[in-house]
Amino acid sequence: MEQRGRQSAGKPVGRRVVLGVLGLGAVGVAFGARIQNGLDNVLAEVSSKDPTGLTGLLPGGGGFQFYNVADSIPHRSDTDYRLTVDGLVDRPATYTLADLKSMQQTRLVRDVQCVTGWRVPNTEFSGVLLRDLLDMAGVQRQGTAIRFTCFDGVYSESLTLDEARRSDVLIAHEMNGAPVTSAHGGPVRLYVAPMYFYKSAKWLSGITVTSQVEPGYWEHYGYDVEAWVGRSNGRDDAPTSN
Ligand SMILES: Nc1nc2c(c(=O)[nH]1)N[C@H]1C(S)=C(S)[C@@H](COP(=O)(O)O)O[C@H]1N2
Ligand SMILES: [Mo]
Repeated sequence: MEQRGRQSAGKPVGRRVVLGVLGLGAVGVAFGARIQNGLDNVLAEVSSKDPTGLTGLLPGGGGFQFYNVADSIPHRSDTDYRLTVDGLVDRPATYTLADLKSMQQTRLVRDVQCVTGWRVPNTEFSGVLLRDLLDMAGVQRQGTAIRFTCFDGVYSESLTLDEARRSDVLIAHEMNGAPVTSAHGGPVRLYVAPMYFYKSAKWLSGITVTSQVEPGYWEHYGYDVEAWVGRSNGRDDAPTSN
């Protein structure tokens, strides 16, 4: 992908792609929920045809847009999925999806807010508190930040340790009462409720405790590392409903 100075976090590109998806939206309305099952495949196909590798699209329901900086949707089956916790910890660990599901679950209902302006009210995410995984790993004294990596091989994000330990930061495997779809970053994505949605890394595969914050993917293009909704990226308005 050609890299320009500052790009938009998930800027929709490609008129053909957008029109194609609008068409799909109409079909979705006509056929109701059934079409959702096939949606991931269609999205993957559209995404792989996007020459820029930067696809923005589609309300897959409820006004979500689909963002992926990689050139196709990466897939991991529920059984193949692994999440590693490593870095400055006493007990590095690898979790399966079943492991994560067997742990204490937390459910959050918040507004999803993308830095580009769109918002999806009352979105439910469920999963494990990141704090619990960090406690099990035993963060060492020098550990002050977290780096997140993804199995798309491209995206990354970060949080300070204090942010990571908040009670509204989840390792999520359910969204709106169903498994997180591939398009939305399944089987497991990060969900950082108080921050703009670019912090919520999809296709999460690695949690590494580090000694300092390493800016993530979009932050290299000028977006704030501290991405509080309403108080970052040039905004000073109060968060709307969180
Ligand atoms: N791995 C990965 N995670 C990502 C992104 C991405 O391109 N790749 N885009 C981010 C941005 S900019 C947004 S707004 C949300 C979009 O999530 P959605 O596709 O579920 O709507 O995911 C975030 N997490
Ligand atoms: Mo975004």
